[in-house]
Amino acid sequence: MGNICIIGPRASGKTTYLAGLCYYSEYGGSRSKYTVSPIGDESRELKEKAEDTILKGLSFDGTGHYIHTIDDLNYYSFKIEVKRGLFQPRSVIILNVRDYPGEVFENILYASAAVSVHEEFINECFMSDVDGCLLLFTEWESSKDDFYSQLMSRFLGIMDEHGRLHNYRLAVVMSKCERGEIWPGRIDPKTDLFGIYLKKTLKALKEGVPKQNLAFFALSTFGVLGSYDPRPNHDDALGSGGRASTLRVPSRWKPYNLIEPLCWLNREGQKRREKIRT
Ligand SMILES: Nc1nc2c(ncn2[C@@H]2O[C@H](COP(=O)(O)OP(=O)(O)OP(=O)(O)O)[C@@H](O)[C@H]2O)c(=O)[nH]1
Ligand SMILES: [Mg+2]
Repeated sequence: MGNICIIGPRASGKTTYLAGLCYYSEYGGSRSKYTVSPIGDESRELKEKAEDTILKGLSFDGTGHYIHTIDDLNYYSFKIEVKRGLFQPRSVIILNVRDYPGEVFENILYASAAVSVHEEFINECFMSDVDGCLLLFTEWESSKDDFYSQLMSRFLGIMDEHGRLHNYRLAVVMSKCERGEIWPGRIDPKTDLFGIYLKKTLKALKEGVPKQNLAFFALSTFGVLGSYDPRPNHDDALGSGGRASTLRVPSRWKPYNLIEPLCWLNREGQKRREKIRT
């Protein structure tokens, strides 16, 4: 895979997702088996950060509120080897990704190109070697639908300005899907999560992005307590209105669906690169 961007509003779980991906380096779940090998010191340190934070029942601080340039942000590289079925070939994904703060994404509605961090973020998102992005949403309450749909309309406008409207993949994700109200919707998130709670956002995306470049997923870095125990493995942090939570039982930590959106982005990205070569 070329580069992908991981973006989304504040507190949508981006940093925790990357840490979970790195900590869960050997995963033998029912859907796909995978191994994650960090490349470089920054990526190796992320595994320790996951141990010191998630496993200790703590939560990451919001990313870089006071950055001056995107070079101030952590940049991670991982080699991910995925084995799906017994007879399926193994695929290797090289994931290069910067941990952006949610502010830079939310600010696309307000910021002017004169703000350099904003400009750097947009330029990096749509560079020609970026196949697409993993877009994490977290708030499913319908009151958020107006804001998310405006954000997406603006994002699609910027995609178009950069000539990427027809050659950029969007893996649209509902994060923290272990939450009881939305856990049943994880099976078909397009219909049962976006189609019910975030109708305008879904409409903006469906109208703006070619069908083959758009897919919907649900994932949870924390997961549920067990295969036969669907209680969410999280505790809400007091006073955060459900935005901040911590892992409830570290010994039963099992993320859900972390790798699937990456596999889809990788598959589609490969097709694009083959097309460019021929
Ligand atoms: N319930 C639940 N909470 C989660 C999950 N993943 C992350 N969180 C919590 O959500 C809050 C925000 O997570 P972050 O990873 O800091 O979110 P972020 O998108 O990086 O936020 P910014 O850096 O501010 O943009 C933290 O309290 C996390 O512990 C999850 O899978 N389930
Ligand atoms: Mg963050």
